[in-house]
Amino acid sequence: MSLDNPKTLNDEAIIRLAERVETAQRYATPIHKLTQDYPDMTLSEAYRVQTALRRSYEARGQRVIGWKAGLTSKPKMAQMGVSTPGVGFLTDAMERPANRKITVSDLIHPRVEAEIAFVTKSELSGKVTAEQVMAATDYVQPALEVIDSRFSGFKFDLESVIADNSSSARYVPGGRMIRPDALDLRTVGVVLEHNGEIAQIGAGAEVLGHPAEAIAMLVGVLDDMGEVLPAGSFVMAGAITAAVAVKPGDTITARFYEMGSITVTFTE
Ligand code: 0L1
Ligand code: MG
Repeated sequence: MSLDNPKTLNDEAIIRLAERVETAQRYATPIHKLTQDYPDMTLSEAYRVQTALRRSYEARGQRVIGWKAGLTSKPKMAQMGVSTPGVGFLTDAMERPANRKITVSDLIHPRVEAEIAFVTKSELSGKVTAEQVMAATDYVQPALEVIDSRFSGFKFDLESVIADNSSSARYVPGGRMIRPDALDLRTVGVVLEHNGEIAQIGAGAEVLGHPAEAIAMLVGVLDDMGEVLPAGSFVMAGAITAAVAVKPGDTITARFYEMGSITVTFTE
């Protein structure tokens, strides 16, 4: 994916759009998709908005600890009506501990996804292969992602959702940390339970054939943005199943084959 399209939005417009998204995120107030006002917005411009958002959070003291790949499975793409994956950044302020309660009154319409996360031990940069990702990975572990599109009705297009940091809201690392080659990550099964009922079932191969492929894709997008993936990054490879909407009082448990499980309960 090349991001070097011609500029059509100037830097001032990019900053204003990032402020619009940030306000929606901070106050949990839905907005209409950005392409309603900027129908010609390109993917390159959407990533410039995301970068401006990242810089603003950093200026407020948040630390970028890693990244997420999004829209990397067929169930997710079908659910959201898009056909291209994307990436978003993760900060320390978005992390929540496993097996605890998560407040949702500061979110608009949260949904939960079960993912495999990679923690890197060496820098990845440029265009890399899944094999290079595996070699640069210290360990993998289960994670839940709580996404929250800032767009009304979870209705968006690829440009708008990328500008909205790929709907990133909260993430919950948990389960067992294992060496990346200790299991065939394609065949790691996940059962996602919602209030004790099985809501979604999937396997790692849903994520671009192998979750490491999603990390390779992500590193390529970072390269297009002039960024690298530093050693020690926490990177989520994308949802294995479709996302499950949650409300206060709900409990989600994700059970990963040989990798343990994560439970969270949602409260006001
Ligand atoms: O993590 C994801 O796959 C979400 C990407 C953005 C699309 C959505 O909000 O569902
Ligand atoms: Mg996700």
